[in-house]
Parts: sequence; C-alpha cells; structure tokens
Amino acid sequence: MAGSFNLQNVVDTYKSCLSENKEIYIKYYIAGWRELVSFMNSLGSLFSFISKDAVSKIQIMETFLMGENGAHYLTVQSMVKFELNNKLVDFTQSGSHPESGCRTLLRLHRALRWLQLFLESLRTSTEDSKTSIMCSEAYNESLAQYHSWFIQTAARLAFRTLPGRDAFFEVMNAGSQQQVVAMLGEATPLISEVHQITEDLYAKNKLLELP
Ligand code: 1Q0
Repeated sequence: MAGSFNLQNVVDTYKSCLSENKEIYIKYYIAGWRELVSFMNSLGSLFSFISKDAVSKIQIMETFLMGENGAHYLTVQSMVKFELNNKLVDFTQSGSHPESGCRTLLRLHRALRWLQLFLESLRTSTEDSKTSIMCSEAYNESLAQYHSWFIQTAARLAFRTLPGRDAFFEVMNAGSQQQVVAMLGEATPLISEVHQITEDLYAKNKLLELP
C-alpha cells in the first residue's frame, strides 16, 4: 500500500516550512507535496492524472531551486520579489514566461486549501463519515472553481474510489485512530498558517489570478 508514507513526515515538513520571520521555504513546501504524492500513488490508477500534474509542478519548482538563480528561490517571499522585479511573471495568457514560479506555486497553493479542508474534516469525522464525501466537499469548496468541467468530472470519479475511513486512517501510518486525530490536529494549524501567509503575500502582489 502506502510504502514509506507516514503522517509524521508530513507534519515535520510543514513544521520546517516557516523561517523565524515567517517566510516559507520552498524546499520544504515542495517536500510536503512529494510526501503527499507518494501517498496518492498508493490509491490506484484513477489518481495518476492528479499525481502527474502535482509532480510536474513540483519539478518546475525544483528546477528553479537548483538553477543559476536558485538563491532567489529560497523562500516564497524571495521568489515573488525576484520574479516580479525581473518581469518573469506572465499576467496574461500570451506572455513569454508561462511557467513562472509564481503561477506554478499558485496552483499548489490552491491545492493546499483543499488539503487543509480535507484534513480538518477527517480530523473531526465520525465512524460513519465517508472519505469520498469529505474529499469532494473539500474539493467543491476550493479547487473545483479553477478546474474545467472535464477535470472536475475525472476528479469526482476518482474520489468515489477512495478507501473508507478506517483504511484511510490505517495508511496514514500514525498509530491508533486517536493518535491520527491528534496528529491531524497538529498538522492543520501549520498548514493553515502556511496557506494564510501565501494568500496574503499573493493578494498584496495581485498574483491570485495568474493564468
Ligand atoms: C486523497 C485524494 C487526493 C485528491 C486530490 C485532490 C485534488 C484534485 C485535483 C484534480 C486535478 C488535477 C489535474 C490537473 C489539473 C491542472 O489543470 C491544475 C491547474 O494547473 P494548470 O497548469 O493546468 O493551470 N492543477 C492543479 O490544480 C494542481 C493540482 C495539484 C493536486 C495535488 C494533490 C496532491 C494530493 C495529495 C494526496 C493527499 C492525501 C491526503 C491525505 C493524506 C494524509 C496526510
């Protein structure tokens, strides 16, 4: 099943994400997504179109991070400053920088809102709650508005095949259900904080609608 996936690793990467002055380290931000993708890969082939897209966005960010301007990609804040100052961000469809760090991270940022909602609803769920319903409610409230009808349909089809709540708690590999719930309680405030800081930064710089 989930191989080496472990909810604690996810909590740890989000803990490492914030610097002392609340800047977000891109390295740990994408490490968190890598962990989650490894989890998603255990869910079956209907999810592979989602994990392919996530991996391609992670790779775009890694390429910036390892490239000659890598030092500017240390944090989300330094990336925004660098890309805007150097006109590396397309604000319309027809520009010459269609895969900027800012627009790529925006896609992951929107997905992080889904994750925050989904984990919060898992945390507060009861034995008869359905993961597929929690997942699609979180999706409807967050990512769906940015996706075409086609992608929405494929995503909802995949959600219907999610394992039930017990199996889901099991693959999180964090001990008893109470322990998983406690760990989710640790993860969600960290994720919300990272999400809120990014949201404010993007709003301030008018980056929330990048094509
Ligand atoms: C547990 C089930 C996982 C469900 C994931 C929900 C997200 C659904 C997203 C479906 C769309 C993906 C297909 C591609 C869409 C792109 O068009 C879109 C926009 O990009 P662009 O370049 O076309 O403008 N891309 C995105 O919106 C990015 C989507 C990234 C999704 C990353 C999901 C990673 C999932 C991780 C599994 C988490 C499991 C959570 C529980 C684990 C316990 C800690």
